[in-house]
Amino acid sequence: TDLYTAPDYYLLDELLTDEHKLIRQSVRDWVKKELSPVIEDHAQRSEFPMQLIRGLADIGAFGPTIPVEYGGAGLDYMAYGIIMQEIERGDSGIRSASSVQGSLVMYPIYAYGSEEQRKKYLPRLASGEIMGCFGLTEPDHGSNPGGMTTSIKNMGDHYLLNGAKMWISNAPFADIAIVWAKDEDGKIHGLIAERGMEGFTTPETHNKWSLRASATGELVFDNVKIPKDNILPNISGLKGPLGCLNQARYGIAWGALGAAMDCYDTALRYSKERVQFGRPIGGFQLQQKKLAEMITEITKGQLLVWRLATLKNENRATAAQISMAKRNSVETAINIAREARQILGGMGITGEYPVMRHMMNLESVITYEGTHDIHLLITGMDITGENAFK
Ligand code: TGC
Ligand code: FAD
Repeated sequence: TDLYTAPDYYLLDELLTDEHKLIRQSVRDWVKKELSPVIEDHAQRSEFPMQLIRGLADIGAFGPTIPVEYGGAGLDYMAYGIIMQEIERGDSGIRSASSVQGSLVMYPIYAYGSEEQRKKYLPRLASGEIMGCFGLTEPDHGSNPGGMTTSIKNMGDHYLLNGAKMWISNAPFADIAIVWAKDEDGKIHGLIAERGMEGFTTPETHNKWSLRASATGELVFDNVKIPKDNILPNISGLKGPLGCLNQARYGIAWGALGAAMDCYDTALRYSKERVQFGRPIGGFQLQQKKLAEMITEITKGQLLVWRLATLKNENRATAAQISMAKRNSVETAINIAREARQILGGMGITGEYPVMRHMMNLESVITYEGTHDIHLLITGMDITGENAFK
């Protein structure tokens, strides 16, 4: 039997095109063949599997919606969501690397960059020849990125960049970084910093219990000379980085459901095989309650992201709608991971099964790209018109 069959309780496959299903099958096959066999070991050793980069590029994980002329796959948002779902079925950390590369590095270069910047960077990012990271969060400014203190100073023919970013996915190995910094007037700009620029270092963050197969680090800038050509010319203000987050949060809304599906599949299978008191534990009402609630929540989440994808394809999805879906999918996934772990009993805490790894990964996913609280407040503001952030 194919262990990777997606739970499809409401026959949602009927709403997908043949191309969507083909893309899903090819990503699923790749995850099964290349990602799943190595992921547990890399997570245990806290090491990003660099050898997967080429394969991720081949399955279209880097910038799936970026036009083909810039090296992207030119796909629609449904396809992008499906790709993220299947990758995160394998591991949230590998989906993170893909989200960052596609939504947080390629997207701003495509949406806010000059034609020269697009041509210079996008094809190499799409092929995985170079990798990028996205520096918004700072040690003292996480949920409130508008308070950032990283700065650029106009020196005539170049800018001087100073400051530090923290919690940056892909930072330890990234070749380029999209960095958000304030000019002398306090206006936020995006720029491209390149590894090797004098005064730019990327110390790695160690001792994580979550997202261990993803590399996280800081970006430290000590009087780094940034050529004027490396500023993203077509955006300024906080809406620049937040516009990128809309793309990434959309992908996470699909991705987290992939992690939920993997936990559900694992728990369902285990419940049919594990015998206690003379019968499979799946025959006990308490375990059925857990499994029935899991498939109910997955199905509701699938309907939400399917509709969100159709709105996104029509360019009608609002940021608040994306926040709701990100928050709902991650909550669904983290609850399912915790319940699935219990269904597995003692085996659930080992690396023999993927559930505890998903559960720990999801503690990052529920925090990054806007915390669970922040997304709730975004919905609150959207429906009441009152800003409860400050
Ligand atoms: P506020 O005054 O509300 O807005 C400032 C300007 O931005 C506009 N805006 C948006 N534009 C596009 N998309 C959105 N989602 C937007 N939200 C707001 C807004 O219209 C305004 O524009 P303008 O023209 O009037 O200037 O800003 P605020 O300072 O009150 O903050 C709002 C808040 C809290 C919602 C926002 O700052 C926020 O979302 N905070 C959470 C921070 C966050 O998500 N950080 C993520 C860092 S990256 C990351 O985690 C990557 S993990 C990747 C991985 O490994 O997968
Ligand atoms: P804080 O903002 O200090 O929040 C602490 C608590 O206070 C949270 O529970 C929060 O919900 C709550 N809180 C904050 N403000 C309010 C409020 N107004 N009302 C009510 N409650 C509030 N960032 C990047 O820029 N690029 C990356 O690639 C990246 N990758 C990451 C990878 C990992 C593994 C992790 C863990 C984080 C990553 N981040 C990245 C940073 C991430 O976006 C931040 O951690 C997140 O935005 C929260 O910021 P913070 O950790 O400073 O928490």
